[in-house]
Amino acid sequence: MPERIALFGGTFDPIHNGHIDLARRFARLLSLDRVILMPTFVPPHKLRCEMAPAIDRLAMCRLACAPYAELEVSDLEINRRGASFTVLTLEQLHRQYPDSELFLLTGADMFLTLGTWYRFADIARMATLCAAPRDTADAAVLRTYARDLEAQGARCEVAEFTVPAWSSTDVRERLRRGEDVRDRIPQAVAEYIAAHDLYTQNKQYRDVEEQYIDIIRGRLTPRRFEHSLAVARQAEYLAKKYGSDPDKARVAGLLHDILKDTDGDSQLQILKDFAILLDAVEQQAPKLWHARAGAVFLEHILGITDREILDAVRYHTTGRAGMTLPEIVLYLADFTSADRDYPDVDVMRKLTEEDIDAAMRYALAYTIEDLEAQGRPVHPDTLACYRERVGDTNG
Ligand code: DGI
Ligand code: FE
Ligand code: FE
Repeated sequence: MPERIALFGGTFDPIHNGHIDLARRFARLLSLDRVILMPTFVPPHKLRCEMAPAIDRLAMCRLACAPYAELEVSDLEINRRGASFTVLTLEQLHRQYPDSELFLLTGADMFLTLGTWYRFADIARMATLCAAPRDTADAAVLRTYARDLEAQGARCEVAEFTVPAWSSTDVRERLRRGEDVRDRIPQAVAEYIAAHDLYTQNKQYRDVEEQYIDIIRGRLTPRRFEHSLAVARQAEYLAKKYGSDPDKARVAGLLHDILKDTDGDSQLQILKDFAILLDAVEQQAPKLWHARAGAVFLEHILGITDREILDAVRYHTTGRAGMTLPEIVLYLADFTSADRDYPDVDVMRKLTEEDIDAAMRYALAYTIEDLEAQGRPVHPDTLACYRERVGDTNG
């Protein structure tokens, strides 16, 4: 028997119980082997609104689906990092599962626009189009529309069941007002939102911060841009947890890799322009330049005067003896941001939650071992930082 696979795409900003309900009910109704939830990267029609970062939407979907064997979450569209076109995703699923039968799950609103989607005819050829009504009146509207689509050759399935007319917008507004959302979203998602302070922020975001975001968006690759947003969020979280200034931590996180995607010669030029000399190890280690040149860029080109932010950026790669709390917060945020996935990241995240000093020792030891294994020079600041923290005073 061919596998029966459904695609359920959306922004999931955030995922709520209505989504889960819809996916699970369709799984039962259509005897689906799996439902693949696919958070979109940039939905074409919502480009300018304030969305949670893709990485967080993905994480929330994973938490929400974890209890259900029939539901899985894919990062395919997020990793594609362009506009999300359902037809391209279906084509990819078709390549990945050539013998399967594909279904496309939609809520009522989405279903009623299907006929206008990019390459609709191909979508209709590849997948059965499934809609979940919110109530009986809705069901009648959906059935009429389904008959139109069927006249164009589509196969449609309008469910007998109804799913609650909840929306993510409504969930976000409730969260912003501090209202109870326990019946709307899974507990694990609520905890993630609280821990990462999603949706609650005062949306009169300071102007400068918006500008910083625009600046890094222009200077960084999409992946590094996403990394910077994730580090900003993690730094803010750690700052709150450990009693450092969360606003400064967020700004330092946003800007810490500002020159990481700038070519080496330009970085050296910036250092030269402001008469910064590199030491012997730095001269041999181009990977260290972005931290020093980045701090100089922030100070002299963006006009940032706050020493805590400048030093956090300057020492984010090497660390140093006598690191301050804001420096440590950025250093650990860079190691534990949501986008990181090196082998020990779980250990690192756990330590960062539990014991900031142990986390620093672990991160430094990890870096030093890694560099030594690769035969690259370890910066004296990194060594000094490590020695101080393991209590070795013999230099
Ligand atoms: O910029 P990110 O990739 O987010 O992270 P980062 O600023 O910590 O940079 C990590 C890179 O820098 C990684 O390739 C290891 C390298 N690095 C860190 N400390 C040292 C170092 N390279 C040398 N040669 N010496 C160091 O002490
Ligand atoms: Fe960096
Ligand atoms: Fe970084």
